[in-house]
Amino acid sequence: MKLERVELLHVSIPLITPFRTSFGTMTKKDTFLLHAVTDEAEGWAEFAADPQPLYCSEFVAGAEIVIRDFLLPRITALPELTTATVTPALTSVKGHELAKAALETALLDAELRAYGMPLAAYLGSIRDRVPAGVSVGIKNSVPELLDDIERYLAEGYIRIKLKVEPGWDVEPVRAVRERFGYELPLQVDANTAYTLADAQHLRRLDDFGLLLIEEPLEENNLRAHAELQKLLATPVCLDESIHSARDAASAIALDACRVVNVKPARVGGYLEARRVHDVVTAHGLPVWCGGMLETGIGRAPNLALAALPGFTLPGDTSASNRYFAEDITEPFVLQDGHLSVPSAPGIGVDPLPDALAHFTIGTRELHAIRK
Ligand code: SMG
Ligand code: MG
Repeated sequence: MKLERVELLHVSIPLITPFRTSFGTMTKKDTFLLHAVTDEAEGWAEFAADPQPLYCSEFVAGAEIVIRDFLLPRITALPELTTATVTPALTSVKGHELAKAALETALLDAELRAYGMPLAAYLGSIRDRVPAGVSVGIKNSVPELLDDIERYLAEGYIRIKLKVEPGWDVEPVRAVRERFGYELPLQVDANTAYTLADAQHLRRLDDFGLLLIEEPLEENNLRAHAELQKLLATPVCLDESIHSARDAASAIALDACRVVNVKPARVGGYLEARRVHDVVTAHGLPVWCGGMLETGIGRAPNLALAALPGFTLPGDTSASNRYFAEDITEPFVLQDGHLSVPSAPGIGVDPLPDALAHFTIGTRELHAIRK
């Protein structure tokens, strides 16, 4: 495969409702797509992080520079361009997993399209649909939260995740249990909002039969998560702290988590995400697929991954209309609480030209070979 050009499309898509977490409120999905054109096929990918480095250290403007100045030059120097050669060529650049994931995924998409192979088949996925959970942001009041959850359950979502922070944790969880019962699969995500000093408070969540508590403490602090896990009956799940399969192995060895949220972008792409799945599954622990409020371009490959056998818990892979009135691709629609895994080659979806034109606020040519 020969790389002819890589185009960056900066897109901005309004969210149907603001999404509030312990670190801020999102009102739009503002990121970029990568469009890789090779002599054999074209590929697409979405950068998963936000304009500000609040969920993780990477951010939209920084990732553009990293890809343009440090990652792409290493790819274009390769004598043979395949996904197998791309990933090792990027390892000398430290960190920047989300930027690497965007580039690797665009090239993997092109390569798989050239082979006519769907990403799900390439990864070894075994299902043609995956159960959908929904991540519910922090609300102004408990009644507002309960109304939202009622609507999501009526739509068919089969697992609810509540975003929590100090001051919005035990009471909303109790209210959800009282209203919807203990059978509802329920979990919480703190996005690093607590410290070990909150352990006794977090223990109160043990009364509510949660599936897991996600990233309660600061990012990368495996020791503190292990200390917390000793005090909690609720399984700790790590998200922000897991950047690789090696991190997952360390976290499990330390008993810093008993569940792992796999976000392909956070671990550098789908190949490493598959390895995270393999390591965690080999330890007999469950994994599930996280989300970054992706457009259809990012959602499609996540669904392919979530169809691997070890993904035994529902993910945050919700339908397109949970986020957007209009998506950049054909929307993913909830059917009986599930989303279909794309079956066309590569990531299996393309941007719709009109929607892409409508939501694109800038384009940059990152690399073009003059012929
Ligand atoms: O894609 O539905 C989604 C969002 C799921 O809660 C979600 N993601 O920490 O897991 C997480 C967050 C990160 C994004 S918050 C802006
Ligand atoms: Mg999370």
